[in-house]
Amino acid sequence: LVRPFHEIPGLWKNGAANLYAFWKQDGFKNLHHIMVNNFNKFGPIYREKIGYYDSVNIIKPVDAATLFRAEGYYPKRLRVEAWTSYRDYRNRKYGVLLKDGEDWRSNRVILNKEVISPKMLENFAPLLDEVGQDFVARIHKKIERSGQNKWTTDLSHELFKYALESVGSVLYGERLGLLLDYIDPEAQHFIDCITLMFKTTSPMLYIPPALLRTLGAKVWRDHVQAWDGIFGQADRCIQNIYRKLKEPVQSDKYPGVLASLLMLDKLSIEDIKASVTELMAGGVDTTSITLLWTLYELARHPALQEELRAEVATARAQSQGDLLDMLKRIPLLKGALKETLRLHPVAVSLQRYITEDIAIQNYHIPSGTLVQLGLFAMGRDPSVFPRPEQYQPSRWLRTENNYFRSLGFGFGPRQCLGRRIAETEMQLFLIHMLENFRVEKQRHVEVRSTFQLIVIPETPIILTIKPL
Ligand code: HEM
Ligand code: 2DC
Repeated sequence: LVRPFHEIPGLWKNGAANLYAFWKQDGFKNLHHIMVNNFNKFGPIYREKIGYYDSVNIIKPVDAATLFRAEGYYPKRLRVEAWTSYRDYRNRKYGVLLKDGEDWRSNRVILNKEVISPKMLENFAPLLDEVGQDFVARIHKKIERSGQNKWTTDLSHELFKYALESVGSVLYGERLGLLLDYIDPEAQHFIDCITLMFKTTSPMLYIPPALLRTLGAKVWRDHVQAWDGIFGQADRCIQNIYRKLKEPVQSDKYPGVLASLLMLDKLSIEDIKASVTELMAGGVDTTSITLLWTLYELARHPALQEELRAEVATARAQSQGDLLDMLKRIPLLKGALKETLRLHPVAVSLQRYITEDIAIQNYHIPSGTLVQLGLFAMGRDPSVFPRPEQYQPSRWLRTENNYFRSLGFGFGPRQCLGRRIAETEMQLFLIHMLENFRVEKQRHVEVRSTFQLIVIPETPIILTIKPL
């Protein structure tokens, strides 16, 4: 017998009181840990109301499968009000990230062909490979200049530049030049704006931005400034390509996502601009932080690092210069990236408004409910991943027990649009790093994570990079 909705355990009766308790626990920075605690307290399903948003939270892979079967034809995730409010305030169009319904679907179908279709890897991989080569050349130079045959540093700033250079080269078909000695201050400003944008979003998940705007709150003003900086830089890049496209010079070289979309002429220029800006902004902190966590784990596991280096060497030799073939010969390295996203997922949760009634953990959940899969909590649940605290890329090689477990990029037609770019960019980065350097870490202290809309390291990760 299925039990009624109102019997689901949890705290959902007093949204305002829960918001106050949440705030007192420093919840804005600890959402991921609070979710873990809630699953420990209530079990594999709980209902929660913080402020104005009410949701059912689940953690098991089978329940994730039920959730995604009920997502409907126009899958809809939690709307990040801060992001839509900014666009409404400045009269800018929503891109694919923020659109819903038929408008979302028709844009997404066209973008899929240009951004996430496996066919595009042929075009993307050589561009991303070149950025990877430039990155290692830059690190070699830094090591040389140190005069110590090694470089000890917080690599995050270099990784942000690597990530922006990578996504920029794919979107615009040309290099932004972020890995040169002279850094364009506008590009650095763009990077800083993305970090500020994420940071100022998290409090506004619970306090309506419209209210903060009327109050003239600093968090809202900072948020507007951050997006203004993001859109300003993206507009400059887009204008630059748009202008060049009017010149008659044609070549058979891949022109990049933006030029392809403009020439295809199936989306309005405003829609193209909106989604390309989201892709550019979405392509920086996500991959760079994931790579930073991966280097951190490889530094803590030297034997694994050697094993991966050997896999890469073999793949390099056997693929005989065929880049796409090489990327098919690195299963352990791909496992390492999945393992990083298991322990350090970018997104704490995946969410959908379900479009039909379902039963989860024997509770009835009505159509229209916001259901969240606690991705961070699932990655650390010992009944889902045996010995969850251990970083073990090989666990992903046994594909038979991976059912609804590898969800770092989301699932289905609404999954991450940048997924192929992100995966290829990260794989090529690790290949080049492993071929050139050994990564080490000084002290064996656990780096904790904090929530700034995405999950990031709480303290800087200091690594030592040595040439092989
Ligand atoms: C959406 C994760 C990198 C652009 C998402 C979602 C997740 C995610 C979990 C929500 C999916 C869902 O609801 O099912 C990640 C991770 C990344 C990454 C883990 C890297 C490690 C990127 C990059 C780009 C990007 C590099 C841009 C080039 C987007 C966009 C969406 C999205 C545009 C919204 C898609 C839509 O609503 O249709 N991402 N992402 N992401 N991501 Fe990523
Ligand atoms: C944050 O409770 C926690 O990929 C909330 O590249 C629920 C929620 C909703 C949407 C999620 C967000 C969380 C985390 C960041 C995500 C976002 C959807 C897309 C975005 C996962 C889990 C991200 C980082 C995009 C961002 C692109 C943007 C900068 C233009």
